[in-house]
Amino acid sequence: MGAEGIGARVARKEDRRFITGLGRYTDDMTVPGMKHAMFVRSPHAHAKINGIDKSAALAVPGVIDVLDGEQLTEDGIGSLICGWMIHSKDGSPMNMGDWRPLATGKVRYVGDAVAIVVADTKAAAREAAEALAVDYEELPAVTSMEAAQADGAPLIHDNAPGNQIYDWEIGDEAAVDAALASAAHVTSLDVTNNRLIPNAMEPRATLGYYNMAEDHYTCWTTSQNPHVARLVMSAFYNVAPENKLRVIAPDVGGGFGSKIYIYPEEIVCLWASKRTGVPVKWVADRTESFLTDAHGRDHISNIKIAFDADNRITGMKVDTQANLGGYMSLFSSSVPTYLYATLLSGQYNIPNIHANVRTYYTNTTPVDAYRGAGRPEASFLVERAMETAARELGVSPADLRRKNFITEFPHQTPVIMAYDGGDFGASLDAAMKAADYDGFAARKAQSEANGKLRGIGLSCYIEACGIAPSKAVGSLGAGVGLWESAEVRVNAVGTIEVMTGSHSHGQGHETTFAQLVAERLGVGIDTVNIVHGDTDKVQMGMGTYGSRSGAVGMSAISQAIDKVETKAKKIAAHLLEADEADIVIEDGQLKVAGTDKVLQWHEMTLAAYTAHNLPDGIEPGLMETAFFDPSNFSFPAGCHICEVEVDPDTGTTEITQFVAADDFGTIINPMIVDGQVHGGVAQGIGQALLEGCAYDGETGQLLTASYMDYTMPRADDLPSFTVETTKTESPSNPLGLKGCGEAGAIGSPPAVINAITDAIGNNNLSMPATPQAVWAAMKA
Ligand code: MCN
Repeated sequence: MGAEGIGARVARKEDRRFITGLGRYTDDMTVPGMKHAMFVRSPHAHAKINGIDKSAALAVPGVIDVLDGEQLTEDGIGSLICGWMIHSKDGSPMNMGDWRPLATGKVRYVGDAVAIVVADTKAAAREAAEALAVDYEELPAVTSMEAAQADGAPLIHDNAPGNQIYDWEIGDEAAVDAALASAAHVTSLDVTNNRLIPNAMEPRATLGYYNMAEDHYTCWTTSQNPHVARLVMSAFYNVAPENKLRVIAPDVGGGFGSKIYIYPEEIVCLWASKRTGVPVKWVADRTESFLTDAHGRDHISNIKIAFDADNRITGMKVDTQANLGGYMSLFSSSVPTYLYATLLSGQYNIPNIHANVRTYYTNTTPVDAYRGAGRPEASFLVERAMETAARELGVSPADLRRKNFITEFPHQTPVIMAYDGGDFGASLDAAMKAADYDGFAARKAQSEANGKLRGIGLSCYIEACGIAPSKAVGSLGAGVGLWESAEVRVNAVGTIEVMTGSHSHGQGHETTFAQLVAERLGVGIDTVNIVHGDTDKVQMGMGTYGSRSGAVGMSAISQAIDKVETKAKKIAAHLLEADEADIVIEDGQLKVAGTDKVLQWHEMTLAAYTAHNLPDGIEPGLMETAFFDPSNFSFPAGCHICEVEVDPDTGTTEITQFVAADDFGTIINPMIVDGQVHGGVAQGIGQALLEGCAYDGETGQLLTASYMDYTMPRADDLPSFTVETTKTESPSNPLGLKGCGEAGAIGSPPAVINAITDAIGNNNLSMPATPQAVWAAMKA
């Protein structure tokens, strides 16, 4: 490892601009003549639109135009799509309801966009939006899955009888039923995975600019995947042809999944710009974000695990209902199916698993992938059930897990995933040691002496990052390929620009990606520029989600560097009159091994561009491209241990220690990885203790639409985390790397709830475990 190469704890290059306030976000962008937009949103959860009277809104001074869904339809703008086809177990395709970017005929959740107002100022746009007279005829609404399925429930989409989207299954049900029937013990647990609201620091924003002179569109937007946005907006929404649309996602202040999707606002602002002849900017306010950013989770499940007399698992049966909200968001269908049920084997050797997943429309905000996307739901279910089983069987939770761990790889689970490596015992050991697990009994006695209840909880999670290969995901219904691209441009003076299809919105790519180049080409990280987030600058890419940028994005860079290296060695060998095989690249030099013959890196790069003395058949220049499609997912895994003290009088939980021991394979930058784990664990603890999205069951109003009502975790809610890592390299990418961006949010919630239920001696506790919920569970 060089001082700045792989494994170095280098400070983030990008933080200089962020902490000095010099970041450039979508709302910082301006174009001459730019105007401001407000969306008129449905105040009702479910209503017919009988008409829209624009006269009062158009009369507000400064208003340029008020556009509605009828006009959008006239101009041929398409409906929003869900890009992953799921078939029900009877073979029928999922019931995808029509989602117009501006609603026509009907609105289906509070916040559904009905019209856009474009005005000189934001204030004028707001005033006009309030003046727009929409004639709604309110319809009864359903907000829960129970209500959605009830006899006579209002139908949200005509093509989804019973409000059901699909009824999907995976695994061998008969084999699982046989295992349950012959089991020595069956643990059965009902689990709710609470709905979450993402809350990225920067609200969503977009600036749509149609340049009439060039017949060209530019969209600045808060996106995690600008190329996918361009593709979807041109191929499906008919906004503009791909070659005439530039999408730029500049600095983006966090996404956590919520900025993967192409929302109505991007489409409508681009269209409105052409229609009105002015550039149109929209920036969400915080309550608008609560109402319209795709929510996460919202599952209700039952799990049954069958054990033999030796406490080995013989089968697992899962029944899950998932709430997808008023419309099917872009990847919503894949979250409760292929991103969830395929991880139900956890870290365990389970001969047979069956899962049945039914999804429903409700009159609520659409639900889609949110940090972890399906994997937190799977690990919460499995790890709550394993802890419950240990309590029922009267054995140590660690021993029960260890007995059932998969220890041989590759391991084919009964639910598609083939784990390619790992050492689950190592992370369990590391976590138990760091948590001083053996000292727990003494700490518990001390707490008791102080009138407090102490508990400890484990969670041994596994997750799958860097969804792949494209061929496999395509066969499962994905509408896109999940490779990544890179172009490594070595300039004549030796500096390097890397165009990557990944998008950094807090993950530190400008640093870690440069560290990879530094490691491989022996240059300093300040010599390397990472370019991302602009479809005019970067070749087609697939963006950032599913903790794929390390495993997939960096692997593409690595492959492009392979090609650069090969050519650089050819040029150096020619100039040094040596054999290509003898050239080594290190410390900014190309050396002939075993001799003192040396060429400086910049001498070689200049030679590549002057092209005065290149070997025969070698093209001038030094610039290479690669597309990388991994052979498998990468499988980060680990053990999280949470220890809590509960106040029996108030139900207040204090996390006294939290240990995360994770296997991320090769680590590029330990400081960035620690930060990713800290952020993920904080989000997981937020889900476990604080965050709960609530709707009024009658009216469908979002009750938690501000920070007054929705509790995000703050520093004083959290302990200092202990982060450990173990290492087994991933064989599925050239770097041996496994993703780290979501692990914290996946592993931590079950550890927290397992700890609290251990402390209070009642296993029946839902998230968020607020003091009131814990107190009620203690009294139950
Ligand atoms: N890394 C490393 N060594 C490893 C694995 C990763 O040094 N073994 C580095 C990578 O080079 C990268 C960072 O860690 O700089 C995260 O890499 P990776 O796990 O590949 O995740 P992505 O970069 O693809 O980021 C996506 C992931 C997801 S899916 C969510 S959700 C999430 C997360 O990242 N959203 C975030 N972390 C976030 N962090 C911030 N600040 N903001 C978000 O919106």
